[in-house]
Amino acid sequence: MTDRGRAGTLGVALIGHAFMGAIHSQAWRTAHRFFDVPLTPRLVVLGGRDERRTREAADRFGWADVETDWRAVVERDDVDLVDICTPGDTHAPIALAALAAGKHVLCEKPLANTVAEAERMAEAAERARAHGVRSMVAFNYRRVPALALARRLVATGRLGQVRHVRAVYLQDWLSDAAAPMTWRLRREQAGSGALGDLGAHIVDAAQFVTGAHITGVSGFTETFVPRRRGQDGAEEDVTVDDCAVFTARLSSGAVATFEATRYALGRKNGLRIEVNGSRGSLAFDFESMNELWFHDGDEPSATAGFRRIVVTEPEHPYLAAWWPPGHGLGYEHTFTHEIADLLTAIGAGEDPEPGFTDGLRVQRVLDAVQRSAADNARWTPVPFAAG
Ligand code: SOE
Repeated sequence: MTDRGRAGTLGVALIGHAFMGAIHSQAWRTAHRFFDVPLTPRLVVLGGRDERRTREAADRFGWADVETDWRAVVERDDVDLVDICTPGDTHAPIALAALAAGKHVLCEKPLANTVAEAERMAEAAERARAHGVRSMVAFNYRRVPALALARRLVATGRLGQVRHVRAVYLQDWLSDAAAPMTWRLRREQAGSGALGDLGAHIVDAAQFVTGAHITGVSGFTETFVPRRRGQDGAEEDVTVDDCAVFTARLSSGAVATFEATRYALGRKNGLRIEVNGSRGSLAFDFESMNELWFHDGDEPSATAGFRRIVVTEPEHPYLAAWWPPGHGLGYEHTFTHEIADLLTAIGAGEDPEPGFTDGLRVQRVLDAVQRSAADNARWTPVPFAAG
């Protein structure tokens, strides 16, 4: 079908109600109230395995109904879009079933746990697209106004030829060796550790800001605490990486370095990126997310220097929809922007970005890092997925 949104509304199902489920709920409730979007979401159903907890979450976050089996969710006639906020091992089956049922899909990152799954998802998305069905991967940091501004500066030539990208994503919630086991540390559920969870974001951010793609990598990973205790006190092997460090080349000729870790004690959500070009440089740190630092190399050297742009003006991406100048945004707004962009694309019959092919490209980079790490940091080309 072409327009799944009926009479100006879009029936939404959300699967998963932990951290990402909560923040997506907030975004689904808010986007159409602040942005002029062509479709109003109906919060039809929340999916979760435990009925009581799912009902509590549905009442709290404003979902009309609950289902305990995702298969029932994707079959419902009142659902036009399925939003997947579950651990990575369930992304592929849910997305494939939803696309086959003709539902639009929004899927949390990383797109899948393996390249093979991501390929199947990208192929299914491409087939469904012929019937007007849209898919998007939830790389929310693209929707930080300062990072969208950074991309604009690069795209309009203010940085000239990009030579360096330096990207890190630093968290510290595993620094304590006594921190409990979670699904994020099991390979069969999460696919990888810091690499897929955090590294996926900085790979996407680097490619988004520069408009180039990664052509090859060399890297290694480390697991600092190989066993952890679960809530029940039982010890279990940690089967994913705790950190990943890699270098990369970009299709534009730039060189890049990346570091993703959950052991950077004192760093809470330090997604940072610095880009150096022939005409200018920029630097961003999510812990000061309303700021972008810009050095204009065309200015006289006596007065040139990095200056702080406070990204809160109506001229900045997304800001005109919010508060009067200067009042600033937070983490949740990036998801609201994501939903607003998705509703706009679906309403216009266009492909939202990033699509599943973009998600597959990131997956191939992550996979190349893992293969490189398994082979003593050997240089590993990244095949480019046509899209
Ligand atoms: C991990 O701690 C995590 O919640 C990621 O899964 C999110 O993608 C990131 O935005 C914040 O950190």
